[in-house]
Amino acid sequence: MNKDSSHLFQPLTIKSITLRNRIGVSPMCEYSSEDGVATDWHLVHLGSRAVGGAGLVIAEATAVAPEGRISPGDAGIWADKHIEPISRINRFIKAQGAVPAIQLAHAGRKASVSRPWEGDSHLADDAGGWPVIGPSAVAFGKNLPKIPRAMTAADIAHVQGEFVAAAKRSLTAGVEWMELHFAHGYLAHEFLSPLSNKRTDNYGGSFDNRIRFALETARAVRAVWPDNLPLTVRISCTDWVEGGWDIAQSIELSRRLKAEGVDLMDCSSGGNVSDIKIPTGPGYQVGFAERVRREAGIPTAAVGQITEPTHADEIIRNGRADVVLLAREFLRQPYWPRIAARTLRQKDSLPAPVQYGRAW
Ligand code: 531
Repeated sequence: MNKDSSHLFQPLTIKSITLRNRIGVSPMCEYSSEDGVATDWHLVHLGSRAVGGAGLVIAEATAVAPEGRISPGDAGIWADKHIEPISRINRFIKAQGAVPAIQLAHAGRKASVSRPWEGDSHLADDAGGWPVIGPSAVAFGKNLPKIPRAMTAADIAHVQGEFVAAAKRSLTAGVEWMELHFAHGYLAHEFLSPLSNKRTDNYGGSFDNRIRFALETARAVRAVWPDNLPLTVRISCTDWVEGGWDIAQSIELSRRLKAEGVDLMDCSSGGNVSDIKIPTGPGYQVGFAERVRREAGIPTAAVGQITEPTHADEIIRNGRADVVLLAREFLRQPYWPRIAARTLRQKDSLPAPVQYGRAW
C-alpha cells in the first residue's frame, strides 16, 4: 500500500532533480538523425511533449559508438559535434518545465539494420551496414541473421569507455537524468541472457559473470555522472522464454545495480528472442515494475501499453511504480498529461504555457 498517498500529478524528487509529475516520455527511436546528429524533427518531437506536460522527456536510444546504432538514422553521442543540437533541445525542454533525459545505447548484434520503413532487416556490410559485435558469435536470427563477432576483453573495456565518454558529453549537453539501455536484446541484454551469452570467460556462464558487463558499465558511468543527478537503467525483466533471462534474475540485478548507485529501474521486457508469443495487454509489464520495486527496494518506472489516465494514476497510487512511461500513446496525444490532468480533476497541478493559458 501507498503510505505517502502518491498520485500521478504529485512531484517526484530523486537526488537534486524534481519531476513535476510522474509522467515520462518513453525513449522512442525516430531514425531521423544525420550521422547521429539530432535534427529539427527531434526538437519538435521531444519539445512538443514537454509542452504537453510530461515531467520527464527521455531522448531515444542514443548510440555511444557508430557501430552501436540500430540503423544509419539512429541518434548518436560518440562525438563532440552531437552535443550542441542536443543542448538546444534540452534548453527548450527545461524551459517548458520538464526534465531532459537521454538513453545511452549500444545495439550489439541487433545493430546495422535498415530503418523500419525501409525493411527493418540487417544491412549487408556493402549496402550501408557494418559488422556487428556481441558477447558470443550467436545470431539473433530471422530478419537479423548477422553473426556477431564475439567481443574480446579489450572490446568490452573499449565499449565501456564509450559509455563513459557519452555520459560526459550528455552532461555537457544539459542532460539531467541518465538512462542506460540494458534491455530489448541490445548489447548489455545480450550479456545478461544465457540465450545470447555463451562465453566461457568471466563475462559468461554464471549469473555473476553474465551481469558483469552491466554492473561494470553502470559503475563506470556512475563514477563520472554527478552524484546529485539520477542514474537509471532500463532492463528487459524477462526473455519470455524458459531458460532465458527472467524476473528473479532481474530483481537480483536491480539489487546489485542499486548498490552501484543506480537510482531507478525502468522495467520493460523482451527483445532478445525472435518468433515468440508475448502475452501483451494494457499494463502487461507493470507487474515487473511492482516486483522490482518491492523486492529490490528501488524506485521503478512502468512502461508498456499504459494509455488511460485512471490506469496510470492507479499504478502510482498503489505503489506499483514511481513513474509511468508512455510511448505510443504520446505519439497519438502529445498533450496526454494535460488531458489526463482534466480527467483526474488535477487541472491546477499542470498550468498551461502562458502562450496557451487563455484556452485552459
Ligand atoms: C520495440 C521493442 C520493445 C520491446 C522489446 C523489443 C523491441 N522497440 C525497441 C527500441 C527500438 C525499436 C523497437 C529500442 O529499445 C531501442
